[in-house]
Amino acid sequence: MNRQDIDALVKKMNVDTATGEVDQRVQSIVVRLLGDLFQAIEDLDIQPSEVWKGLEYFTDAGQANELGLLAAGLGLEHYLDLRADEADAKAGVMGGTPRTIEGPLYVAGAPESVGFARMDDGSETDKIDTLIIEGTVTDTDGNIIEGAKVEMWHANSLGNYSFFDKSQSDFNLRRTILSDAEGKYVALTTMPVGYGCPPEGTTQFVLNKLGRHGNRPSHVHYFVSAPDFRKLTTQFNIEGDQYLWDDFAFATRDGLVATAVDVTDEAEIQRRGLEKPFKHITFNIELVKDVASVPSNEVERRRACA
Ligand code: MBD
Ligand code: FE
Repeated sequence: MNRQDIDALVKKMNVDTATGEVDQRVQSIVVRLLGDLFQAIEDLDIQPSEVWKGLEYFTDAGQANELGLLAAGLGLEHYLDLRADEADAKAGVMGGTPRTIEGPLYVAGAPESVGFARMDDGSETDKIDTLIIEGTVTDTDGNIIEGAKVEMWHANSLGNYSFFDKSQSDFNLRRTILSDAEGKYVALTTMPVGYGCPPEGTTQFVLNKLGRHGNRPSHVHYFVSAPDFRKLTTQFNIEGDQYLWDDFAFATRDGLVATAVDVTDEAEIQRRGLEKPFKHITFNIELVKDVASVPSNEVERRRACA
């Protein structure tokens, strides 16, 4: 069938058959995607068994709650970032900390504090390096923003995230810190280890077919928001990780690479109230003023809430 016949058939089946109220937006998306799918079936001569295999795959991936992971792994989520960057550039919105993907592992409702938070529950202190993350939240002119909401979340020493990993305590390695009067936030935590897709999972299954790995470098996620500023979704990825520029989710970007500096100075260790050398990361955040001319950065998606 050629495209004209395909489009006519799709229209006959899904547009001309309407007898109730039509959601125009949904209709145009469904019609377009069906046309593109039928065209792909033509072009690649996709066999019926392969079509069913694909539908069964989505059933399995959905039941495993891995569709968010799949979107990250296939680059769909990164593509949306590139589109948002393009829209910003077109609207003349410049500067600020770069955005990068949220990923599928955010959980709303983490404990909130002002200026400082300890993120870890102490269960891995002996196993892994202590990490202090600190930075200042400013606007693009360097003016301090007090009371910015800095939401952070990261993995433990096994690359696992609390809530999804039920062996961890509630909200372990998840905190919301409000920047203090100097615009500063400080997090005391443990060094994250890079995430790997569940080896027997549905996402890794497709990655294997593509000859791809499913690993991310060590990283820390952020949502940063403040009144009259655009919401920022970002992460830093940590220098030295073998996957830094080989991230299966394509989240590493220029401006989002952090260096974890070893601190061994006894006086500094004591000043921090710590008992052993630690790693230190500075991650400053620049927010961009709200602009009427560009769509909001707020992305609606189903998120866990504990
Ligand atoms: C992660 O920790 C993550 O950040 C992404 C994008 C996908 C899977 C796990
Ligand atoms: Fe992550």
